[in-house]
Amino acid sequence: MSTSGKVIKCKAAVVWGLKQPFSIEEVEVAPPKAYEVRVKILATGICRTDNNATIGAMPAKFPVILGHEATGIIESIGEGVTTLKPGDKVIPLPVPQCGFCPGCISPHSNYCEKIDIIGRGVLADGTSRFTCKGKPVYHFMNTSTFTEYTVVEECAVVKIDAAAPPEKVCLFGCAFSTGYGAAINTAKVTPGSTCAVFGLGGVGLSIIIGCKVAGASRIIAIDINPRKFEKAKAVGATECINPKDYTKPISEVLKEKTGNSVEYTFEAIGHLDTMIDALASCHKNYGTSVVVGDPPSSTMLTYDPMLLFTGRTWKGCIFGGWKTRNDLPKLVSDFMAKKFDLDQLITHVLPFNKIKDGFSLLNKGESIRTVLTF
Ligand code: CND
Ligand code: ZN
Ligand code: ZN
Repeated sequence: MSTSGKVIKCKAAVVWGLKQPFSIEEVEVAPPKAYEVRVKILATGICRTDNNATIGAMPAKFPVILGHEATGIIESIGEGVTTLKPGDKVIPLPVPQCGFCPGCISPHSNYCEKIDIIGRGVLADGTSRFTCKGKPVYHFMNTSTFTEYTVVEECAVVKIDAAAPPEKVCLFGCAFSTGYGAAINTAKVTPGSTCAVFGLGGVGLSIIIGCKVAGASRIIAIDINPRKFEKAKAVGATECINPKDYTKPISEVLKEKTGNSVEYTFEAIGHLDTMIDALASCHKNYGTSVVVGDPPSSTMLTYDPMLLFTGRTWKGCIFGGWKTRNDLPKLVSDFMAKKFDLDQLITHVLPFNKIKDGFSLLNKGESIRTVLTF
């Protein structure tokens, strides 16, 4: 029996308020309105950004369905949708590509104005498609993937190769694309260069993969959790540093180890002090540092402007700089052609109802990516 045009009742992980746990609930998912599609989620990864939203470090409205790194199948489409049809395998896009805003028109930008980085939590018409126990439930980052079904705007989802394995290519919905693109597109790492990556989660390891593909000859991986070092080396790090082994800042340690020659540094943690230390770690004139970690919301950063005055470049990076609807299908094709391997990044695969265990693995530093399957 077709579900098109009808409300779907299904399971979703709802977070009812700040610092509240994930609660598996029966929710109602309304049919897609014009220029929207309803997606059956097949697999979804757990990212630090979802955790940040639960603790107030990333803006979100509650109650909310979090999750933004997924693979799914189009269940039905709303009026006016021309680029997708039921049955298409897709990746929802936390950074959409509307094609019309200044960020989409510029060849130098991937920042679509439709991105929901301020956590408004609704679709374009200002309303939500989810309800639970009679209350509206908000969307998150244009995607909301911790649910069996979600509704997203046509510009916030892209069709991919039907043969792509969902429990792997969901990582193209955030971690892999973000990290890999930070090295390739944002920093534009050059062959033979020296790179340093702060933070070895799913994002940091993907940065290492990008640095390696770009031909960096020295890739220094930094984390306070030494259990991450084996994975970092497996994906291309040439050496690892634990800040806990030193009393001085890592920028000083790197200067000594490299003879002051680090060209590219990346912050993939989301802490203000490591953003500054990563900036100070690259060469004072020709160095480039990329902030990839989510800045904690409502915080300000103080730094010595001399760090920039001498010539360093400090950049930010949203979703690896990719124009998502154009570029993601090609990245998935590269994966299918075995250009990169995601296996090192996926440490755990759990059924969706074990979502709390997935977050506990992340917070205990035991996982890189946990993928939840439906
Ligand atoms: P995850 O938490 O898995 O990894 C962070 C790593 O940093 C962990 O291995 C920690 O042990 C390590 N760490 C913590 N504190 C320190 C420290 N002081 N020094 C060195 N290492 C430390 O996170 P993730 O890989 O899922 O995400 C990383 C960041 O990237 C996080 O802030 C997330 O919100 C952000 C992000 C940004 C974007 C984007 O588009 N820019 C997309 N997705 C995620
Ligand atoms: Zn746009
Ligand atoms: Zn993410």
